Amino acid sequence: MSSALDGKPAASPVRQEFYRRLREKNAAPLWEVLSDLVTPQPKPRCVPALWKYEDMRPLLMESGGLISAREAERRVLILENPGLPGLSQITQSLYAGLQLVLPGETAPTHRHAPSALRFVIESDAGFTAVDGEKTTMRPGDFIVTPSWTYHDHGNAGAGSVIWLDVLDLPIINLLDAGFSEHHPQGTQPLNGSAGDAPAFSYPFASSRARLDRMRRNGAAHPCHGFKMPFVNPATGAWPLPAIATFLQLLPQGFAGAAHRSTDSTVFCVVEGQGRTRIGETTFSWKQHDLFVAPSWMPVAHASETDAVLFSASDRALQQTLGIWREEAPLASA
Ligand code: GTQ
Repeated sequence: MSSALDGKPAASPVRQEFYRRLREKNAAPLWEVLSDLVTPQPKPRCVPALWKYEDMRPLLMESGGLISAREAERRVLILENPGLPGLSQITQSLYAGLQLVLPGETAPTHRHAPSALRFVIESDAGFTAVDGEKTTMRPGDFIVTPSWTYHDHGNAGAGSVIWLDVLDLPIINLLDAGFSEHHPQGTQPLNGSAGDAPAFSYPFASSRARLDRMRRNGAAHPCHGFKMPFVNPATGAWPLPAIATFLQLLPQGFAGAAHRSTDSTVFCVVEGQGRTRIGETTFSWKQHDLFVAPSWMPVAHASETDAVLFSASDRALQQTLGIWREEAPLASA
């Protein structure tokens, strides 16, 4: 028998008149909205999308001529999901953007409730300082800025410094728990020793070496190739409380089986080229391109060369809530 879980019951004139009186009392009939509210499976508004670095880099450089890092606070081009227009979101739960720091610039020290991660795309001598500790940014480095830690970014080199930002901003704003402030001294003081790999940095050289070890020691996963979760070495937990991050190697000629999971995922191509099918859409990608796969849509990766993908999703939060699901490979495949 069909019920309001499957679709809306007919709205007769008597029912409609009743609903009108409910609205006046700030109440509403659940059975009119139940099938959209309690869905049999995820219905993301987020859609598959690809940002080609060859399109984005010139725009980012153009922004560099229009506004300074100081005036902008953060000179970032938001990667906005076309299914979520105007919301500054790449998925329902995550914000992402490409940030540029030009030679000699410093983005002011501030802190905020949302947690952030940086995945470095271009940098000779970029640096970021978190809670008084400065670290060099090198291509492929993954750096976290935990909630409410003071941070600033700079560029001591001659070339542009560009990275991917991912923040759990939509989650913090969903909870109406957002705070932010500048450092009272404008730029935070540093703790003397400029550590090369402080606790908040996951340098590329060691994560890339880890992928090579996985490749030597075992077989590729049929969907994910060789995929490594980033883990906080001090706690064994995800590096950030809401955001899970991964690095994966797809060996040349890899043709991954379709899989799906409830964590909409942002990908950044670190090395190589290939294709990813997401639902009905296929994206061809190469180094530095970015793409997003919505929750529960089938995803299948294929590589033409050895390829490395960085990815970030809200899996950490979903696991805390006990709701994360994955089918890898798809049960129907
Ligand atoms: O670097 O602190 O992309 O505060 C958006 C907001 C980056 C940052 C963003 C931010 C930052």
